Amino acid sequence: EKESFNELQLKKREEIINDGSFHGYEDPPRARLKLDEDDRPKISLWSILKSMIGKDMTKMTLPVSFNECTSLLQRVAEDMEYTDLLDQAALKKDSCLRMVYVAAFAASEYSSTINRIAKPFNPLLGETYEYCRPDRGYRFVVEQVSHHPPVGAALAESARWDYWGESAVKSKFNGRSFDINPLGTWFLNIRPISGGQELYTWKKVTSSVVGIITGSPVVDNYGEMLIKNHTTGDLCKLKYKQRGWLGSGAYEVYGTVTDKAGNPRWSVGGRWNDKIFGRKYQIDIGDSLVMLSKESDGPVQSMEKPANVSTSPSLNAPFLVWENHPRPSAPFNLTPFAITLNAVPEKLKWWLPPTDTRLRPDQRAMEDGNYDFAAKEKNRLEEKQRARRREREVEGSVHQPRWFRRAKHAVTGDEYWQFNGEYWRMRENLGRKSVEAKK
Ligand code: CLR
Repeated sequence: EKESFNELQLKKREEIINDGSFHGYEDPPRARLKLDEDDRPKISLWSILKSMIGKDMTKMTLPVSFNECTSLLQRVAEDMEYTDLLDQAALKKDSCLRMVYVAAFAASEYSSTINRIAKPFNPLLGETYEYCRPDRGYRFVVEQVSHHPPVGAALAESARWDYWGESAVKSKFNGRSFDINPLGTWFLNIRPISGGQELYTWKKVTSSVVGIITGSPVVDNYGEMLIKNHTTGDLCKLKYKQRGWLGSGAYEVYGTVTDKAGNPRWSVGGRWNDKIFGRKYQIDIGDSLVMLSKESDGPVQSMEKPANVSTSPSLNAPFLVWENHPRPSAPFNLTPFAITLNAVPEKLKWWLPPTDTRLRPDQRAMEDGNYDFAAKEKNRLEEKQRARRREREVEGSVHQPRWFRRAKHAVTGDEYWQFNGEYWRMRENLGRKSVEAKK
């Protein structure tokens, strides 16, 4: 079933393969870092942040021990961990049921924030990051298109769907919590097995580091997310509950899928650190789906399915839509998926453009536990970037993004970053040359 594609899907699949996008990704993703454990000094966040009230993240200079070894571009790529939900959505015949899977995908993006109280590297202007998974059939590319404010433009493509948007955030430390408000709209184009294409959009919710003063910082994600299917008129209102006093309501997410006429059709709910369930909409159910998932704090250990949960939507019983992958302890508390991101397998190195995050010496040093060298290199690269910026000012020139351009979406009217289609073909041409030269 998984390999069945319709004509439109096949066309996209061929395009991805024919562009050579998977060249260099022949070996399986890496399973571990060089380090067994990061030994970053444990400094109280509050002792550093107390002098930075009112500042946003771009204006904070923090000791490098508050960094993790990923960049913000790679954090966008982390959205790809659960794309199997999008593949499953495309296989459903009922558009409202597809929405259940899309909603779970949107919520799954927050699972990686558990235990990750660290600042990702700020990408340099023009920095790119690509990530392909031939085993999962997708390719992904993101480019830092603006430095002030920092904006990354991303596009992921696969036979059954395309996902794109910008990671632009407004952040501020208000004295108690460090709040991150995402600004851009995210777009999803699904090619359902039944034919045609449909367009979804949503905005991400607020992420917030809380518990700074008490010395037990955690990332909370809360707010209301409205997912629209512009093609069918279906909607999903997803509420991410704010973590309350003593952690009550933490991780809870709950929503209803309504059709074009406004009739509730499906419920979806659970916890974004554990599991998300779906069920045919029934009156009087409330948010009981949330109760099926674990109320645990921290990484979820048990992977057992609760009783009475079927895996197919029959008899109005709840069914499991998404489950968080296990989180074995790892340096920087990275997820197993995040560990794969910065690897440069021998075969890949010939295909990467010089702008790829994987080639940043500061991030590599951080990953290997050489924190002082990481700090030095980070500083050097940022100085170089400042010098380049001053040069541009003297020349009176403006930086132009290489792979994306600003456009207005024909259906939603939103402004967005449109991929110019060149990245993968250019990569293939230049990569082929360097592979030849090596011989
Ligand atoms: C959450 C999931 C979204 C994309 C996204 C954007 C910004 C990220 C955020 C995620 C997670 C939390 C984050 C934030 C930027 C800064 C913040 C990494 C990935 C960290 C925790 C701030 C740390 C600050 C200090 C150490 C001072 O889909």
